[in-house]
Amino acid sequence: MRTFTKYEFHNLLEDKLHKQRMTTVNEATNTDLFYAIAAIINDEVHQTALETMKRHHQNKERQVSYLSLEFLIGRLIESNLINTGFKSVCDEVLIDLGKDPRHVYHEEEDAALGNGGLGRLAACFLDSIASLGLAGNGFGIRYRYGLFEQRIVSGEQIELPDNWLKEPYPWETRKFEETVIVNFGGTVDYTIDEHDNMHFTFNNQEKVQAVPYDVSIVGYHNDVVNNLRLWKAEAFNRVDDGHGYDNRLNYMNNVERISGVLYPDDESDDGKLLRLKQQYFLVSATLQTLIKRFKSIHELPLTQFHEKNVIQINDTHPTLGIPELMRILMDEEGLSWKEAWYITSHTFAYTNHTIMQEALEKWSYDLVKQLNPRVLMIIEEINRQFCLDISEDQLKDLSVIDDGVVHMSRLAIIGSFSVNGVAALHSDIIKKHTFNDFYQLDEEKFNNKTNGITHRRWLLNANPGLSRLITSKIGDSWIAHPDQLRQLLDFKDDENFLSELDAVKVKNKQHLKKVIFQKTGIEVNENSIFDVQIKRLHEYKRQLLNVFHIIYLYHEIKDNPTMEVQPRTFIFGAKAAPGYKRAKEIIRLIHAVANVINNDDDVADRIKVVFLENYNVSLAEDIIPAAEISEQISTASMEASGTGNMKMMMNGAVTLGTMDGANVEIDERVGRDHIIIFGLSSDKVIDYQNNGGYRAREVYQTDERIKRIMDELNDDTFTNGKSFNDLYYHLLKDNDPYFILRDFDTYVDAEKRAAALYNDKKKWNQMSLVNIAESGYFSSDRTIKDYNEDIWKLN
Ligand code: OAK
Repeated sequence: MRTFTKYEFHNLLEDKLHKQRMTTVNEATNTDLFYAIAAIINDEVHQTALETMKRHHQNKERQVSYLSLEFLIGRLIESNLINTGFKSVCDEVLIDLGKDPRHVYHEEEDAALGNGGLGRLAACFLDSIASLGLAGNGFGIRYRYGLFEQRIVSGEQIELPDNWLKEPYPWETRKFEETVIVNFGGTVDYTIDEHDNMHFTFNNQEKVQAVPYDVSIVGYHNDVVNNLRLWKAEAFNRVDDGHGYDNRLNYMNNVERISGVLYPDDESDDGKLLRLKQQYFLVSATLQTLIKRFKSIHELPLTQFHEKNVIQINDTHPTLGIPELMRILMDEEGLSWKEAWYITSHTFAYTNHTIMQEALEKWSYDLVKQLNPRVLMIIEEINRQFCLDISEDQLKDLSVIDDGVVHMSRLAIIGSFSVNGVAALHSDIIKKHTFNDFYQLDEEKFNNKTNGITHRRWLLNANPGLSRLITSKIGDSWIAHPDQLRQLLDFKDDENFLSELDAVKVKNKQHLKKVIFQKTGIEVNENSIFDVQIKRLHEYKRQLLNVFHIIYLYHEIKDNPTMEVQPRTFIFGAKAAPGYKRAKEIIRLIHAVANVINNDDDVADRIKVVFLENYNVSLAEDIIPAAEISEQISTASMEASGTGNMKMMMNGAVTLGTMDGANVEIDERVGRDHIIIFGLSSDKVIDYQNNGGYRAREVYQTDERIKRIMDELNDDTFTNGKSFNDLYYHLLKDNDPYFILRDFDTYVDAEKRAAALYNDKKKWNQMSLVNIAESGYFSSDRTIKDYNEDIWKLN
């Protein structure tokens, strides 16, 4: 990659503005500048992308393909500027032009092709794979509409379509000449020849063009550019397709819907045919491409495909890749079942991201048949052969097809050579409980890969103040080697450093205060603790527990008006799946409670409740650097890992959380003095679950604080008219499945401890420092190195 002086960059910008935007530097709008800068970046990056590809081809490199139905990318301009090394020169040129660089960069629309944790993880992984110089590419879907835009109207969530492609997306290149065809539906007949080989004929299949759009993934200062290929579904327009005009329009509509919209359900499986079509569309298009590339690069027989390719599947969503690779190898390439199975089961590696039952994908047998009957035949045969080796009484728990249902996780485990969880605790639970039967059959297959986040986006770019401070003390090699952040531990007793650290946080809080005011009109107290819970809205993540504590605090102040309290600003950001009624009720409750508290002069400046609408990657980049308490309060055992916990830790927030997911490993690294832990253990939760739960009603009846809060849900304290009795009855009748009442007492205690610790500013800053210093482990660079060493084994 070249480097530019200010003068050179300015000239390039001028040139791009003329030629591509028909404007001048003096008249350019922020939009013009954004597109011109993107064009400059692309010129450099595309060149490097070609060189990277050529190098990989020449070296006949083994490569990983990361298959995911979701890539929650966010904006790319700043990370591309940082990774190419153009960021500071670009900032300077913009400032000279009288522009605020942030405003220019914020012209970019977030690419929200994902729901939450799983999709954002995929995006962090691509950044790390490229930054470590590994040969690895992503494959996903170019949804015309990404994750819905959330609006709050009268305190309730409304969803709007996310029209992110209304303006051209500057980072993509359409590669029509690399289109492949995916076949859906129809019926299949076969004949058997004299050598016992089967030959298939297909009737009435729907043919869909998968058109690739490539997005370059830039490595950090290493002249490596990898690729994210996003597939778009397009119809054929041919006269010989046997359709009349109406049918043809109908067909076109159906086809374009395949890449029409991202399913907004996070960790729930609603069993719709269109979703299954998206999955098959992604895997079929990708595998056809990988086979073609293998043939063109390597002079090797296809039986060595798995030596040059590993495919990591992001949860079970791309599991149909397993039967699809079998189909291609046998039906199109003429390999035997045995050969095809050996290759397939040595190519795929599966990552599990949840143990929540509602997220473990199960498709009806009939739906899979409707999707592609040949693929179903192959699944049946995989299962038949697998079941030959297991006992009768294991069938119920292990068979891929059971009771008219296809269990995707079982297919994924059987067809993969590696199965991993995403944090140590989660991987243990998988082995001990969720997939215990499979674990017993093949212990070696199971492993852990604790998640990580790219510190380049979440620290270097999102928090320039903190990054500068760190670099001023320990130099900048932490950027390439984040474990070096541990050198900061030397400054634990350095009062100067601690107050500089504090000053950075204050500045970031002032920025967030402005953002909050602009978005909500709420004036928050910048001296209050910024207490943050940002993540998808899910019962198991227990935003409701947080609200219960806020109501409790409110009661305390109302009852003792002169009481001394540490001022608090509770900040929420959360989208609920559009069909998830109870989650939407919790959003309504947060707003109702906020409305009462924020307008009560008795508590003014002491507690404020803020809900920031449309939480997304870019908003996270504003919130996280300002966070002081990181609320990670899921019911133990239910959060596979969490990654927001890592982002906030890296920015100096102290975790207040349960012993769940990666919190356990954060605790292990920072030590109990630098984290605030509460609540049931995962063993205890699982124990209760296996024995019919605990007695929620008893807690309600004996704990007056809880009774008072719950009763207010049922009357009109927080709303006039529309109470929250569904939540009230749910907690009692369904026996509080997420243990909110059970953990309330220790949660209140943990919040008290947090407030007391915050009161001692020096102590708090030390806690903050230790968290930053120990966060290097949670860089996705470490995670990807682990994947590579244990699973991918690339050069
Ligand atoms: C989404 C849909 C289906 C299954 C899982 C998910 C998902 O987002 N899971 C989340 O994955 C993250 C990345 O591994 C974890 O950090 C979260 O704990 C997990 O809930």
